[in-house]
Amino acid sequence: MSEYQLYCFAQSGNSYRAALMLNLIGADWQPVWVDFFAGGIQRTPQFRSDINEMGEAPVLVHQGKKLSQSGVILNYLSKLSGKFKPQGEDEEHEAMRWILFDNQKVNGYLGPFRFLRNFATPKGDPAVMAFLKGRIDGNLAILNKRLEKAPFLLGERPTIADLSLVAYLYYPAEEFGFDIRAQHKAIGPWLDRIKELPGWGHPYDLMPGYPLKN
Ligand SMILES: N[C@@H](CCC(=O)N[C@@H](CS)C(=O)NCC(=O)O)C(=O)O
Repeated sequence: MSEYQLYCFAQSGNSYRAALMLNLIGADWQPVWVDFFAGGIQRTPQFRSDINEMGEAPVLVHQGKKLSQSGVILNYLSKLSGKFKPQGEDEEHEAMRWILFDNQKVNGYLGPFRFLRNFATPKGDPAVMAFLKGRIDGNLAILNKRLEKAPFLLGERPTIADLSLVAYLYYPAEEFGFDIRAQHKAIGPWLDRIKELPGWGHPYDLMPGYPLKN
């Protein structure tokens, strides 16, 4: 058995943060597929009692610990590996600031938008989609502005803040119905810089369950 197990599924950008980090630090890990769509396994009482009371993926299992919330997982792995780790208290706070902003305002809107557009039945109500799209545009512009200043969010080197913010941004543009790289010019080159890191993999390759079998 591998040192780490990650409960995840290919369509989950939230899980991708953890899968990408594990791959980039060269961890010995294996995915455990969460049958999210057809099975709704994350909503079962058993998943909630045995795996994660919050009913969410990702969950990282390591040395008898079960960790959820991708921001916590990123922080845990950066401390253990020493990689992508913010240096010093100010950088730690700065990384946490971007991770919280990401969870709530960037991928926190992009994830549900993509879900409602591609996977939900019925599809998202147009008024809801328009609301989410407005928020996404505004918050990606904030990310873009930050990335105009430096190659990575905290400066010259990539940290867990970058690995959080990329969560949904490598999925195909067709799944969003708009081209993030074309609209936000600093985001594409930043995604390419992260893509060049040894161990990078696409979410559909790193995690199981793609393509979806319906
Ligand atoms: N803030 C959490 C978000 C996790 C999350 O929402 N995961 C989704 C999958 S992408 C989930 O499991 N949702 C539960 C559900 O919709 O039943 C994180 O970063 O880990």
